[in-house]
Amino acid sequence: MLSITKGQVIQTALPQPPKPGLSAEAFAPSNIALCKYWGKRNAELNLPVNASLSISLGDLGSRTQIQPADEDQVWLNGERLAPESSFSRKVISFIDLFRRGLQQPVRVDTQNTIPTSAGLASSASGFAALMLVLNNFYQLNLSTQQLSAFARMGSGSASRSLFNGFVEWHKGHRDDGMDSFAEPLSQTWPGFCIGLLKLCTTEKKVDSRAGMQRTLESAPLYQAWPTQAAQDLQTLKQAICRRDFTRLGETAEQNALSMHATMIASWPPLLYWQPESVAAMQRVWALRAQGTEIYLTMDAGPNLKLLFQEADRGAVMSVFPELQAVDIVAPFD
Ligand code: 2P0
Repeated sequence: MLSITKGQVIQTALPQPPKPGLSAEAFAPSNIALCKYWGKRNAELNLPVNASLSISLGDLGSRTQIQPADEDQVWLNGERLAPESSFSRKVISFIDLFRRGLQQPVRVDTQNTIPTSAGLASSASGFAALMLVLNNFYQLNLSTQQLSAFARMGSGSASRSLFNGFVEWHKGHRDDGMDSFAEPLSQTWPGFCIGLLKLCTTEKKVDSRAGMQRTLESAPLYQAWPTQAAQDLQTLKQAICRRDFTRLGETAEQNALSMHATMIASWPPLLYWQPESVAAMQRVWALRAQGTEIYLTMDAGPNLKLLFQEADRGAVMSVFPELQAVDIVAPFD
């Protein structure tokens, strides 16, 4: 059976034509997954194999504006991008899903408030902010669940970037994916810190989309991943309810390393780590062995994200002086 297309899903949800306004602006935060999204059951709609859980990064994210223009224009951090660039094409084809034949070119400006030195991908916050401006600009009146499900069609992790704090993305079961959206958890955790440790500037050769596909198709270890991810998600939610930092940190670190183990066991092998990544892991483990509660997580790249609590900030900074204060975010302050 042929899979439902993004256009069909949107046409069904939005039978009325779009009504463009004068302009719109929105912000969406970046997010770091504690239980990772790795693997799609439907690549057209970015429907995940497993549910995931993230924490949003406060005011680090993407601010996007849209307005009518003489021709379609995509701007990123103050620079106009070539129409054939991959970012421009992704943005315009996402807008086309909602513009639906309306002959009105637009200019879209995105400013990322994530320092480029932080080593964070911006597709999650970028597509979430774009979804929010499209909802306002075309007066779509989408519900929060629809906003998240549609942002997911731009980039899976964007479904989680519409909210602050801890966020769970339900994997859903429907063929059209409308039950695969994210929701914020009600719990907060003052003093919860994330440090972004940028280690390498080399651009990765295999992006997440291709990496997931390769893992799913070729890694025998991947069979164990959906079960582990489901268990980790429950453990993390319980740890958040109890503010049990040890349980949360251990589970998040093991989840990230398990995801990487499945990638490494792909063919051809997929190793995002660099020697600097392994050296930094050893420093995290050495600091932990000395009694500081610090844990690591990693995404599809060589950089580390460190999890710790405000009380340990001094100890963490003394071992990782390159974790600049600006890179440390307490999402609930
Ligand atoms: C995550 N990652 O949960 C996981 C962990 C990377 C490693 O979500 O193909 O850019 O656009 O749905 O959302 C990155 O994947 O991929 C990601 P697409 P996306 O944060």
